[in-house]
Amino acid sequence: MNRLIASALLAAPLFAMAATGDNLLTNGSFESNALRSGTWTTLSRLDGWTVGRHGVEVRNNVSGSAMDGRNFIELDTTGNSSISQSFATLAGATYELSFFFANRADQRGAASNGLGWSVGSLTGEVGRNTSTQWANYTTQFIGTGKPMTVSFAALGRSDSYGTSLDGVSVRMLSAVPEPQSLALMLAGLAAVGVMARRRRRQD
Ligand SMILES: [Ca+2]
Ligand SMILES: [Ca+2]
Repeated sequence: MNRLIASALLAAPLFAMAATGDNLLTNGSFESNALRSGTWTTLSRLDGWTVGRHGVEVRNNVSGSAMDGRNFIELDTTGNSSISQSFATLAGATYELSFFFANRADQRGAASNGLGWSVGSLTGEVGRNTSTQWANYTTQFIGTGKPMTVSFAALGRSDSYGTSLDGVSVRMLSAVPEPQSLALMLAGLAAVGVMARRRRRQD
C-alpha cells in the first residue's frame, strides 16, 4: 500500500501535462507585414526569421489563400531559399513543432515542389506532390536546455514555383518537474515514510 502511494506521488509531477503552451516562435503565421489582398512581395528580411539568399515570398490571396490569418509564404522565390529561427528550450522538456503546407494551383508539378524542415537534429521533407490542400505536419522533440533552431528550405527544381508554408508553431507540451513539485513530492514521500514507521511500531 505504502509503495503504491509512493509510486503515485512520484509519478504525478512527471506525467502532469501542461496545457498547450504559447507559440515560442515570433511571426510564425507571417502576419507581421501588411499586404493588400491579391498582392505579394519578396522580402530579404522577415520579422523573427533569418532569411536565406533568395529572400522569402509573402502572399495574401495570390496563388492560394492563407491557412491562418491573411499571409502565407513560399521559399522558391527567384530560386530555392530558406528561413530559420532559434528559440530557448528547457533541458528534458517535450516540445511540438507544427506547420501547414500546400502547393500552388499554378505549380510546375511534383518535381518542382517540396519543403525540407529541421528542428534540432530532426529533419524531414513534405509537399513533394501536387496537392493544393493545406496539410498539417507535427513532430515532437526534447529540449536540450540551449537555444534550438527550426528551419525550412525549398526543395525540388529551383524555378520560382514552390510549396507554400503557414501557421508555424513550437510549443512546450510538458515540462520537467518544477522545483515546487519536487519539494511537494519529497515532503509526500517523507510523510509516507513516517506513517510506515509508526505502523511498524504499532504492529
Ligand atoms: Ca498566416
Ligand atoms: Ca520549384
